[in-house]
Amino acid sequence: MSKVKKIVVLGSIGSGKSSLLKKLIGHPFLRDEAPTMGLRVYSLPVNDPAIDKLVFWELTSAGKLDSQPIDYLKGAHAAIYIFDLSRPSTYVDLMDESRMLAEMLPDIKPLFIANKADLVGTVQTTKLLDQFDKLQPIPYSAKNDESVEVLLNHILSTVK
Ligand SMILES: Nc1nc2c(ncn2[C@@H]2O[C@H](COP(=O)(O)OP(=O)(O)O)[C@@H](O)[C@H]2O)c(=O)[nH]1
Ligand SMILES: [Mg+2]
Repeated sequence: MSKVKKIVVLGSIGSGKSSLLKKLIGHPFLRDEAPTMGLRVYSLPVNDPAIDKLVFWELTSAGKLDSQPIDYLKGAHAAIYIFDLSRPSTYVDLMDESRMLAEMLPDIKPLFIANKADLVGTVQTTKLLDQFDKLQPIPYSAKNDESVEVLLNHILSTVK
């Protein structure tokens, strides 16, 4: 089996996909990250007996799943769905999106990341995430969280 794993990264524009991925590959956070159009691929070598490299595919032109070219999802070993806790429009359809994702990628358990936790605070974050407890979203801040270790471990556990 290939030791290179493809991970598709989904979520509304501006939810922090690029910021989070850059952080994962070791780039500093930029306040005014320019939106990217098209496909952007990030590569992260990992130290794991079963995996040599994670290749993240960020499709940046649109956010919602129904507007994604289906080919983009082909061959994915994992999927990450990122939403922005400070913008309800990025998570109002989350349950529908998760159902659609399950149909498109039936063998994959997606990882949901609730980004920009720094903008809403812990109490509000907990309250918001309670409504999505089935999806077990992980609160995160690409801006403030120093460590990517926890996130990376979550990602690795969904890839295997
Ligand atoms: N406060 C805050 N801003 C963030 C965070 N993550 C991303 N941003 C900002 O949100 C904007 C959109 O981020 P970007 O990574 O381009 O989103 P993408 O369109 O999903 O790739 C940029 O101005 C980022 O600097 C975060 O955790 N906290
Ligand atoms: Mg982006």
